[in-house]
Amino acid sequence: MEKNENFKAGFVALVGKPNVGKSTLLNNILKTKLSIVSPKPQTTRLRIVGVYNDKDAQIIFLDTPGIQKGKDILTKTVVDSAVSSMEEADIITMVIDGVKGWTKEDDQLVENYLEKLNKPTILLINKVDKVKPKDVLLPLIEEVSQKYEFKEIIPISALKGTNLDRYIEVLKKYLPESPPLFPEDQITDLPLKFYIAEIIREKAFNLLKKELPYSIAVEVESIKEGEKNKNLLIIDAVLYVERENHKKIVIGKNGQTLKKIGKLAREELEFLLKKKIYLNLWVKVKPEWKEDLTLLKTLGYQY
Ligand code: GDP
Ligand code: MG
Ligand code: K
Repeated sequence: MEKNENFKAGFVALVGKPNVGKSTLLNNILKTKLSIVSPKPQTTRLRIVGVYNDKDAQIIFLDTPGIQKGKDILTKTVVDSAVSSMEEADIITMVIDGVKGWTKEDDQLVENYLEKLNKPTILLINKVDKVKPKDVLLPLIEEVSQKYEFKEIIPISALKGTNLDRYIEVLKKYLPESPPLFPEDQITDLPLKFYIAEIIREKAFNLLKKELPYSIAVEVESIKEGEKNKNLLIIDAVLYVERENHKKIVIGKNGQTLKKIGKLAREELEFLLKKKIYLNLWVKVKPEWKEDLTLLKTLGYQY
């Protein structure tokens, strides 16, 4: 690919509550297969979820796993990693759900993080395919522009692809001039294990957060290609819980809950990886896993 003379490259941290559409946005921007950069020493604290390349720019998207409250090592680790994503980023993108509007958690994100970091921040109002422009969108834009000095506020539909080209253009405007930070041949699909584990953990967390806040860890034990069908991935993963009664909750009546976690994770993985997925999930009890540093390392928390 012929590169533009004033090539730009940098990091963009995506922040926002669960279900506002961050994954859908990335899937749509990156279109083809998800690309994950194999971690380099200087990036192990960063959660790279995708790299966008075109002739003008390389945009490296960083994930910020849910900013949660808690004193155990895992929660602190996850929060640290979200904060370091934001600290390292050149640009922050905050995403809100246009149907739900601005919420208290969004205020907290602004007050606790964005105002302190003071970096160029773009607000995406997502799901505009579901809102009426005049009645909802315009008043919402009015409201959010009082909340924080966003550099730009862009209404988008991550699902339908509306205005995503505009978003990319805006990112290019605020990225620093720089050669690509990752040579294209360094961009690989590995290591997938941690990313897949995160997707499973996210689904479990969202389904169970009322009953079991914060106490699930996921380890992907193996990823194999189908012997005959290269388009098939067979994934074995374990969900760790702290107590026997938590195991019952995760499995659910007749295995319903675990099946649902598996189904949601499989659908997202099939979409992301453009492959057929067999996902085998087990639940194991491991008391005190959150204080077990060796296990945390195995699970990909690099501390
Ligand atoms: P995340 O938790 O922020 O990563 O959110 P997801 O990307 O998983 O999206 C949560 C839900 O919102 C999914 O059911 C998506 O299909 C849906 N969604 C995401 N973007 C849009 C959008 O632009 N329009 C509509 N109607 N639904 C969307
Ligand atoms: Mg997501
Ligand atoms: K997420």
